[in-house]
Amino acid sequence: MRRRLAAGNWKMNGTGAALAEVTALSGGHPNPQVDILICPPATLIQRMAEVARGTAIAVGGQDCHKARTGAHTGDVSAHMLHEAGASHVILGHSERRTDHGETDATVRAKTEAALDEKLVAIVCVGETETQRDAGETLSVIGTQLQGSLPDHGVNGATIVIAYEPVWAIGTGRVPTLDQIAEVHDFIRAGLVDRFGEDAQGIRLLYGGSVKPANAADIFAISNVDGALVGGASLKAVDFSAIISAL
Ligand code: G2H
Repeated sequence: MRRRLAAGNWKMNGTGAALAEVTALSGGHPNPQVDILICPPATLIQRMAEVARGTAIAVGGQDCHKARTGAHTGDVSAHMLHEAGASHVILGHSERRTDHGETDATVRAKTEAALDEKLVAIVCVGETETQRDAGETLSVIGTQLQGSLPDHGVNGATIVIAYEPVWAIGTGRVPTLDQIAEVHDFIRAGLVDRFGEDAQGIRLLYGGSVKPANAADIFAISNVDGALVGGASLKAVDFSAIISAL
């Protein structure tokens, strides 16, 4: 049985004042059946981990470098995230793939670094609108998964997969429930084929314009084990409504 996961991706939003949302969320009796994670900007990880200590809320990073230390100006390593109090890290988000030219090989190297530091890696995949219109969705997702995941160490305790159609991110547009189900079933089958029955424990999140109003329908789909939530995770009132729908 997979526990559900509500993961908030704050992206490049939030300064110290936003930590009040974590306090509000933890005080709002979130659903005990659901694991809750917030991934703030790197500048807030340590402070958020302190605020969240003793609550049901875990803290994660939004990216890490593949190396542990070194001459990589502006980067943060998995080791540093772990030391700052993170337990998870989002990798291969489409905004990283687009803004920073990250390839599947980059994501795979980062995933290996995260696993070495005992961070749970949330590996993101998703097709563009052009790829969907061309009927390439499943082949794109298959290629991303094949290239972004290491061959060893992949199981439900180490890896989470987030399916985020690029055209649904921050746009208010959401795939149909059948489209989400088709991709999640495809991901599950691909993981089991490659990694064996251990892959049944890997949680599959949907991400892209998840809101309190559409959460319950999305979470009712089999093989949707939670959500990666951007804009609607910034305010405790919205995120808590999504958590309640899980
Ligand atoms: C997709 C998602 C969070 P939003 O990127 O990863 O963002 O919920 O704002 O579409």
